[in-house]
This record gives sequence, structure tokens and C-alpha cells, in this order.
Amino acid sequence: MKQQLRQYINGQWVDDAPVEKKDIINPATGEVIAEAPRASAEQTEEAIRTAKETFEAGVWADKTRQERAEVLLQIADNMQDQIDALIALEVENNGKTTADAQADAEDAINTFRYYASLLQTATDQSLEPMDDMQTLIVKEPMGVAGLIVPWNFPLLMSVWKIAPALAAGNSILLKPAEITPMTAIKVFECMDQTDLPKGVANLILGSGSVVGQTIAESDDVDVVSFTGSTGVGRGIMQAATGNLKKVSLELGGKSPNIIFADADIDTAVDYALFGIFMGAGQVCSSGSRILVQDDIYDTFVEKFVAQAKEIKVGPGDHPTSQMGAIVSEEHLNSILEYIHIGKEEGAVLAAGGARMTKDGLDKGFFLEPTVFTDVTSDMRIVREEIFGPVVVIQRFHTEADAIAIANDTDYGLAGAVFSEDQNKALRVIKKVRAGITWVNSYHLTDVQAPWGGYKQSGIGRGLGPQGLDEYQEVKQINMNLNPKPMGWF
Ligand code: TAP
Repeated sequence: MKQQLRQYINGQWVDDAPVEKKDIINPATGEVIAEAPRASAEQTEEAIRTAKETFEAGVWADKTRQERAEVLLQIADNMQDQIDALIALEVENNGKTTADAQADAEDAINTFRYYASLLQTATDQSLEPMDDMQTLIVKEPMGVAGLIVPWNFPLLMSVWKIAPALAAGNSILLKPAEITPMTAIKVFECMDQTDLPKGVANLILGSGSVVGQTIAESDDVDVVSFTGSTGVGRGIMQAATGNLKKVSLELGGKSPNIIFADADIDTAVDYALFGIFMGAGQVCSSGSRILVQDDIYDTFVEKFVAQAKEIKVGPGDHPTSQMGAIVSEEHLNSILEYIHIGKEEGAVLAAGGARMTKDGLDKGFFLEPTVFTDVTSDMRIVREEIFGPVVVIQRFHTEADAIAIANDTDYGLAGAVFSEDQNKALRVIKKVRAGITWVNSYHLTDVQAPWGGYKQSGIGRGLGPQGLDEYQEVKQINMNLNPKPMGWF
């Protein structure tokens, strides 16, 4: 008997499930682990109405910052109690390794705690009175926040949106990716056991084309925060024009990782492997283009390829696995298609390139860590986001070449520089047109720092104080301290 998943609307787990259902698959085994409802547009509109009613009633929006912070901390505590279950569900539903899922779960809990602490910092401003006018600048919740998240970090991406949206006092409607709803449901179980008023947080399950599109178009949604592909993000922006709702977009990337000849080569190889193969490359900020200075190109490629071939690929819950499964067979096939395109384009396949079926991996969706060398800037595998464990290694000559190649992309999400010359590293990273960057590191970031992209990698910033601002309106209140006729007319 398949586990029946439920939506959470108006503080209730909804049992009268819609007719349409979707099988939820474990990507490591191909097994069906649960069955999820697929909400219709009408059901989505009803959930939006619930969120709107609770917002207008002020049951959450009118709470003090202290009261909201306390609820966020309750959620964090409940998640901490459930951390093993959160990790196991993320591994089972997404295919990532236990180590990856553990880092995500800890990050998610920390995000609730961070926004609780940020609420203790007063942001309202009172200006020095001018004549008899006293001006206050205050921040207020926007209203109903529609939160749409992808499948690659189902837990973390949900929490990166839920925590600031609730901290700001909004009512929310979360739509996880249809294929990975399990940990979002667990987070709502954790929220259900707190003092969060009913109807403030709602979870709706279903497809992007129906549920997501309805959220993006709805006149009753005041802000839509979307993480996903650039193509869908563009559509959401168009759909949002009806009521001119605020739009926050965290989109794709094709991020450059620049390795200078004076870098510590073993450190650079190590981080470059982490940069692309962590999460099986299904990470928006992956370092999917490695740029290597020609003096060390051959040595770097030799070391990188040798170590890539040693990565242990397997089920995420297996203690020896270093890289897990691809999230779905459909996505695996799309990555294999890119590998085929790369070979056709004339790139050299230096490692991997094939689906893995031996040693019991045949039922799951596993792919070898894949490395292409001898690529040119016009190739599709260099320009397009593959979103899998596939990296291209490019050669550069001078500092100026490195910057030009790094920025030769429509994306601008992330980037890194490796060099022992700190001045050069800083000079170059400042020229890289991207929002999340590193020097002699990769992937590691702080919840207090804003997260987001330049160019077609998005609009707005998540995390940090800016992440809270995405869900707040700013109002000026001008008070006449000495009311009497003004005499203008
Ligand atoms: P998408 O296909 O864009 O889907 C993301 C979410 O949008 C899913 O919940 C999806 O629903 C929904 N959606 C699909 N069509 C929609 C529509 N017409 N209207 C509203 N919502 C719609 O992305 P994905 O394949 O899940 O994730 C991979 C992409 O996300 C990559 O491009 C990656 O770079 C990007 N990503 C970016 C970041 C940041 S922070 N920049 C982080 C993670 C991922 P269903 O899937 O249920 O249909």
C-alpha cells in the first residue's frame, strides 16, 4: 500500500484528495514510495483565498516581532527533533547522499533560527523632525506570498523561502516540485505543532503548469518567490503582470571556476571536484565551467580526471556513496542527451559519460561523473545549463582572457577564483559578473549573506537581511506634530 501524501490547508491535513494522483519515486531504486495529490486550479485558488483571509484578519501579520520570532524558534526546535527523519526522507525522495542531506537539514534549521534573531533587530526608522513633520519609515508584510521551489534542494529551498516570508508576517502558500514533496510535508508537520495560527501557512501539491501557474497569475497573491529554471522564471514574470505582484527569481547558472597557474593545484582540484560533483551537479551554483591557465592545464586535467573517476557513486543512504542518484529518469535522459551533444560537437570526453547499471544500480538513475575537455565557447555544453555531473574544462592564457571567458554567458549566478596571489584573486573575482563568489573555495556560504544572481540568473536576493526585504513593503508615515491650517490656498 503506497503512502498517501496530503496537502495542508487552513491548518488541516486535507484528506478528501483530488482525483488526480502522482507517484513519488525513489531515484536510487526506481520504486514508488508514495502517492501525492495533484491539486486543480480551483483548489489552488481556494488555498490562496485561505491565505488571504488569514492575512486580512491579521492573525499573524499583527503579531509582534517577538511573537513571530518565538514561533520560528519553535519550528526550528521541532525540525531539530525530526532531523533524522528529514535527512532520511530527503535521501529517499531526491537521491542525494546522507552527508549532503544532513548539511541541508542543518542549514534549514539554522535559517529559521537566523530569521528569528533578525527579528530582534529593529529596522523601523524615525527621522529627525523637519519643522513640525515627524517621519517614520516602517516595514510591513506584503500579504500572500506564493513560494515555488525546485526538486534539487526540496527541504532547503522550501525553508529559505518559508522562514523569511513568515518572519515578515505574510501568509504563505508553498508549492514544492511535484516529484519531491516529502520533506516539505515534514516541515509543515513541524509547523503544525507550533503556535502559528491556522491558515497562515499552506502547502499545496501539484504540477507547475497548473498549481504554479495559478499562483503566478493570481490577483490575490502579492509576492511570488520562485526558484527554478530561467525559462520557467521568465514565464512566471509574464504571468505576474496581471496584478503587478512583486517577483523574486532565483534561477539557473553556468558558473565559471577560474584556476590560475599560481594556485595550490591539489586544493584547486579538490574544490573543483566539490564544485561540480556535489549533489551530482544538480546545484544551481555548480562550478560547471572550469577555466584553467595554460601553464598548468595538462597537469590539472590529469589530476582532476583521475580523481573524478574515483568518486564512488551509489544510493544516497549507502555509507560509502560520495555521489547519489540523478533525481529522475527524465532528467537523467536530458543529461545523457547533453553528453551526446558534447561528443557530436567535437569535445573530448575525458571521463564518464554513461549511465551506471552495474552493482545493483540498474533500477536507479545513476550517472558517471563526466568531464569534457578541448571545448570551445560556442558549444552548447559550454553555454547551456546541463544541471548534472558534467563539467567542461576550458583553457585560458591571460588574466583578461579568464575574465572575458568567465563572463561570456547569459547567466551570472556564481563563480570562483583559485590563486595564491590574493590581490590578483580579488581583482579578478570583482570582475566576475555573478552574485555568489569565492576565492580559493567553493559552495560554502553564510545564511547572513544575500543569495542570488546577476543577468539571467535572477532578480532579487534570498537569505540575509535582503532576503527578509523581499517579503516586506516599506512605508513612510509623515506625522504633523502641530496640526493647524497650512494656508497654501
Ligand atoms: P523548474 O522546472 O523551473 O521548476 C521549478 C518549480 O517551478 C517546480 O516547483 C515546478 O513545478 C514549477 N513550475 C514549472 N512550471 C511552472 C509554471 N509554468 N508556473 C509556475 N511554476 C512552474 O526547475 P527544476 O527543474 O525543478 O529545477 C532546476 C532549475 O532550478 C535549474 O535551472 C537550477 O539552476 C534552478 N535552481 C536555481 C537555484 C537558485 S537559488 N538560483 C536553486 C536551485 C535550483 P513541477 O516541477 O512540480 O512541475
